[in-house]
Amino acid sequence: MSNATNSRLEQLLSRFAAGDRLALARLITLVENRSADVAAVMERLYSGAAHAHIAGITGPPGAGKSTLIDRVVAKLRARKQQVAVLAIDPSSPFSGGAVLGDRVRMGDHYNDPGVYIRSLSTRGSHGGLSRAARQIVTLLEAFKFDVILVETAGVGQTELDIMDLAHTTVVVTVPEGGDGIQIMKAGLNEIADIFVVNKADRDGADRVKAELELNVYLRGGAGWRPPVLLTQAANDRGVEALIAQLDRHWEYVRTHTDPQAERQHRVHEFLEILTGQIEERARNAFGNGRAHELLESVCTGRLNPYAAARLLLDDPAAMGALLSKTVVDC
Ligand SMILES: Nc1nc2c(ncn2[C@@H]2O[C@H](COP(=O)(O)OP(=O)(O)OP(=O)(O)O)[C@@H](O)[C@H]2O)c(=O)[nH]1
Ligand SMILES: [Mg+2]
Repeated sequence: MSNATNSRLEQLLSRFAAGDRLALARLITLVENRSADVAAVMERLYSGAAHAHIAGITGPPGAGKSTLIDRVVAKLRARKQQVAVLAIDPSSPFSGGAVLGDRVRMGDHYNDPGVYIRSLSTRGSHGGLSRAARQIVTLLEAFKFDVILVETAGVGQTELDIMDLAHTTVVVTVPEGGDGIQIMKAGLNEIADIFVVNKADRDGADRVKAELELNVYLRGGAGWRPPVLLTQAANDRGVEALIAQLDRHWEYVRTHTDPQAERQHRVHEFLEILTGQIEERARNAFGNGRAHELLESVCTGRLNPYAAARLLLDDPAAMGALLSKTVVDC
């Protein structure tokens, strides 16, 4: 890192520490752009003892997650809590684009200094999305928000990965369209701490609620039992009960620490950070040397990628060069 970059970053970090939202936004942009400075920023701001309650809100597109979050935010603000919302991939062509759609739905909160709303687009992010989400949440924690709400739409592996960063996972479904079954197929029921059947003004809400309750019952086991709530986000109904369960689960998480699970979590986090940084460095270092040769051999089909990876991993000098922090010109 050059001296100029260094001092720019220092300035940004001190503005961030002083509570400057523009600095927060700039740091989030660094994460989105996968800047080479991200690791240094994270190292400075990471705190194992962050105090924010991170709640993930997931479920099929259009279930009413944003509307529900909007209502939840209003109630948390009434309690004077500082709230951040990170909406991931609302970039689907159906919702007409993240920022616009969510700006309309969460319009009231955009001018509230106690609320920060940010969208993270999945476009072009490939597998890096859950990493980026984790880093942005770290930034939001360091910025001292009390509650961080992370919204993802969909029922795939990415949603499962992202929800892994939340203390509390809320799975939102709706009465129609066999959504309850879709959720179980996707395995979302296994990560749910709270189920919400939204659009309860429509027919069939009680049936979906009963299905989900049966699922929770059949799973049995000790510990936390996910409650199933009926809400009508659009009519602001059932939201107080959701807040009460969010509070109850957060209390549960803080009072039921499991050293083994905590250890596993830290191992997982460390490996994710380490492999992420190895990948970043490797990408930057493929410009020359042995790594470059091997890459070319893979590209021309002379070596298969497994053979090339083995040759590289077994060559300490080449690995050293690959992982060294000094980035060579590509
Ligand atoms: N009937 C009814 N409609 C609702 C309710 N809650 C939300 N909606 C409507 O459902 C539509 C989708 O709501 P959103 O909040 O954008 O849903 P979402 O799950 O965030 O959607 P994506 O982010 O695109 O996945 C909107 O037109 C809402 O007004 C409800 O309780 N009842
Ligand atoms: Mg939404």
